Amino acid sequence: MSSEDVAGVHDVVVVGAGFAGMFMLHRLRELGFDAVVVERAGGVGGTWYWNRYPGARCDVESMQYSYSFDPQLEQEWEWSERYSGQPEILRYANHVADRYDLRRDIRFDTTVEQADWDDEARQWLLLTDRGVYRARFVVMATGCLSTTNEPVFEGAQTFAGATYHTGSWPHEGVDFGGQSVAVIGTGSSAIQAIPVIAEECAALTVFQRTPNYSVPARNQPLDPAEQADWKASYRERRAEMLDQRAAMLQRLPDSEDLAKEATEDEFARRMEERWAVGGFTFYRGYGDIVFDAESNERIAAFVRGKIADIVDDPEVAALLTPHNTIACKRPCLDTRYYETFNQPHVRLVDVSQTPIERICAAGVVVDGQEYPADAIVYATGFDAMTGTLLRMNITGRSGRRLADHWDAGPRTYLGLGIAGFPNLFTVSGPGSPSVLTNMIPSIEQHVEWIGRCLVELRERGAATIEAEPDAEASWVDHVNAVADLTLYPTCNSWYLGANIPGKTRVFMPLPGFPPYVEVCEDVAADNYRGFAVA
Ligand code: N01
Repeated sequence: MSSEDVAGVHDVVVVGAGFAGMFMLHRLRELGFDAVVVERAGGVGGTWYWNRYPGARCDVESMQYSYSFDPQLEQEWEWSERYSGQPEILRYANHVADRYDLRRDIRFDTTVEQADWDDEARQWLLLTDRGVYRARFVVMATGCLSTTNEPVFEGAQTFAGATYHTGSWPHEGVDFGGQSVAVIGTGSSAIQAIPVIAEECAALTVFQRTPNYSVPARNQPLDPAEQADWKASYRERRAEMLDQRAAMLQRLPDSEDLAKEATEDEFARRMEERWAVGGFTFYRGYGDIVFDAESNERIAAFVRGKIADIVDDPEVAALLTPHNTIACKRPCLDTRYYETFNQPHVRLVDVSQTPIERICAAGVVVDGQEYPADAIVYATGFDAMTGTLLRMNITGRSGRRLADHWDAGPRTYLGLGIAGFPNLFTVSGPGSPSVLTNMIPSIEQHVEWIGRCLVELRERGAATIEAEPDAEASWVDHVNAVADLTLYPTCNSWYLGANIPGKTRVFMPLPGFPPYVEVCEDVAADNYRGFAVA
């Protein structure tokens, strides 16, 4: 704890030094603000600092999962694979921190324990485990998936082996050589980790509650010619990305055709082509996948057919086969996921009907049967989008707790501001496209918007900005109305908070990046419509 932090008052405190917090700090400095970042980790990178599990890799292609704010940076940095692995992305994050000399204003190993709005001083007071920070503005750059979900299993503390969570993996790595490993969960993290852990360990048991659809990523070394091609037209391609509903370009053009109207031949040809190309492009072959149940079922059936083809044992294939709506939960990409279950040392245990009963010293018990394990990997996900914000005990005007304000689900205006919580911004907050998009362009859009807003307030001599309750209420209605046009609200996804017992079921992100950006621009141009500025 340094003395200036204890007594110091900053223009802005940014919470989090992931991709959002790093760029926010850089932009604030450029705009002449005195800003400091507090970060609970010992280094930069956010998600990529914590999620070091075997096989961790970005599902968005490298040329697109990168900052665009500095053309020199994007020209100089060389990516090595179609999709970057976690170590490479973390190297990139560290490079950015060094290149823009960010570390001198980042306080690492500092956890915010409470954040209170002081109405008299018109400042935020942040209590951390390393001292107190005061600032006129706070930017929560805390990430959407940064608080792990750790389900309580009876007897878990009696387990004699080692336990790990994919979302907070040991930095020194884990050697599973010769071990029996249990993996609990089959979401994106598990689907990436399982094939790699299976290569290392002696025996692998996967406990699956809900089977997941997964499409091959088709990762490969990045062709230097392709990289050069991107760099030759980066400006144009970045602009084109921002016109897409998920802020990313696909290898094959998005189609607005309706799957249910395609002939058998046409449907099979298109889906096979996209399966072969791999990645999210698979989900963009038809425009109605998340809008029309019949079309969705047709695409889901195609993937079910692939699972049946790949998995040798029909019983295992049946267990791995989902019957819910495809792309309703976050789509998964894999490298030899289903193939892994053909290996003799890999076993799948269905816990959909009979949940995990308990954990004992020797392993995991289901329906009275003990599955021995030397190590347990919890791949059980996150308290998404709201977990980290709520954990910070934020209180706004008149001591109102964010937890109370969000009692019936998160409420924001544009996913950027919260009524009753002046001068508090959220980057990729609930109510913004965030997790339904390529996160880095989404982050950049929010950071640019917040930066411009702060300059405007400074120029006007205004001390506060706060979302108006009516604007927030209409925005919440708007997000719900847009989500209700899709199939998203129909399944038990973390988008809805359905993975956390007791969490209010509300669809949290807003589908559609370009119309959202248009609204943000319009609000700013219209004198920050819906915000009270004083
Ligand atoms: O978490 P998840 P994740 N008993 O919530 C199971 C991003 N991400 O870490 O489906 C038994 O998807 C749970 O079962 P069910 C991406 O946005 C990105 O895998 O709830 N099982 C599920 O199978 C992703 O969506 C990338 O029935 C239990 C699993 O645990 C998000 O992070 C890579 C259980 C959790 O799956 C989260 O993915 C990885 C219990 N009590 C992740 N509780 C890239 O871009 C939970 N489960 C590459």
